[in-house]
Amino acid sequence: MEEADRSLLDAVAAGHIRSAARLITRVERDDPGVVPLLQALHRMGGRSKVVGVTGPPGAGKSTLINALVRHWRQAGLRVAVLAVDPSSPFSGGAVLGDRLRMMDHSGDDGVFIRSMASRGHLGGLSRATGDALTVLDAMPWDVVLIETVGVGQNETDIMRHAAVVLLLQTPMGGDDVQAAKAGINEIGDIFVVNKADHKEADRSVQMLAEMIALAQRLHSERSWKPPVLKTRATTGEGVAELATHIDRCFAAHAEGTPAALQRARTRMRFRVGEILRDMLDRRMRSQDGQWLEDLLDPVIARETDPYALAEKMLERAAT
Ligand SMILES: Nc1nc2c(ncn2[C@@H]2O[C@H](COP(=O)(O)OP(=O)(O)O)[C@@H](O)[C@H]2O)c(=O)[nH]1
Ligand SMILES: [Mg+2]
Repeated sequence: MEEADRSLLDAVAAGHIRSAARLITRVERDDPGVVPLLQALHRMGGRSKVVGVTGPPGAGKSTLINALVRHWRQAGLRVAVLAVDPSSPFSGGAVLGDRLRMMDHSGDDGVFIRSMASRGHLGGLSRATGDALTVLDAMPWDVVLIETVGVGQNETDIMRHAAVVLLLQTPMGGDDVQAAKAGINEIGDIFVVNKADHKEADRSVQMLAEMIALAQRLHSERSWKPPVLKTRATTGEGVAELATHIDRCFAAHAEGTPAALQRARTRMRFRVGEILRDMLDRRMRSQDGQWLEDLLDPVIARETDPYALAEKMLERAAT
């Protein structure tokens, strides 16, 4: 590793914000030179509690994150926020909005807010988010929050990087119910009905609680029962209680317990899978080398078939 990269690593580990920002920019640009850095950072990592916040656009994710950051800052914790918004690849408008909502914390060096540009990730936004998290998690942040719009597979994938996931709803409409279902079955650890000032809020809490109770019966192996909370992000109402539940969820999956190990394995299996698919994709696209070229002729001549060749390539990669 070059001297410059080594001192960059040291700076990141020491919590130097501008170095981290620079490194994340390189991740965003798909700079292959960051891979050795990411490898080293992984070994230094595991320092932060990574919390995902997802939910439909306008549910109040950014506002709630702002309130959570304020709460944790008052408790003396250092917090980083990674805002990922795949829904606006070119405008950047939503991300700008997020920045404004989180402006309360500008000038506070115990807070780092970074938005991920979503354009141009060859290997997918989720893998790049995983890389950015690798950078942040090697820094002395107590909590790292990821915000993403909870619509679609891409976003569900991004949430798989978080250890604890909050699924934010507003007093419900039809689409939200679908998102809630996906969250209950897949990723949600804590359900939050935001905009508690809305008259339908209590009914939504009750509906969600019923859906969760039903899902729990189908998944009796799950030890964690997701709570349903109510918040009013604009005033901070319910935020302290939410923070308590986040702590509880981390405590229920405390390091070293079987539940924690199982979750860590699930996250890492996903991360490796993303990297693997990305590597394969890059090789397929790359024009250099005869990686596949030599093997095509027998397939074209119908002496063998594309499935057999693909299988053979996988076997070769595995050995
Ligand atoms: N009435 C009310 N409005 C809220 C609440 N939380 C957020 N909002 C507003 O909802 C809008 C969308 O919030 P934002 O945080 O940008 O949502 P995001 O798209 O999920 O990040 C903003 O105008 C917020 O001020 C709340 O608890 N009550
Ligand atoms: Mg937002």
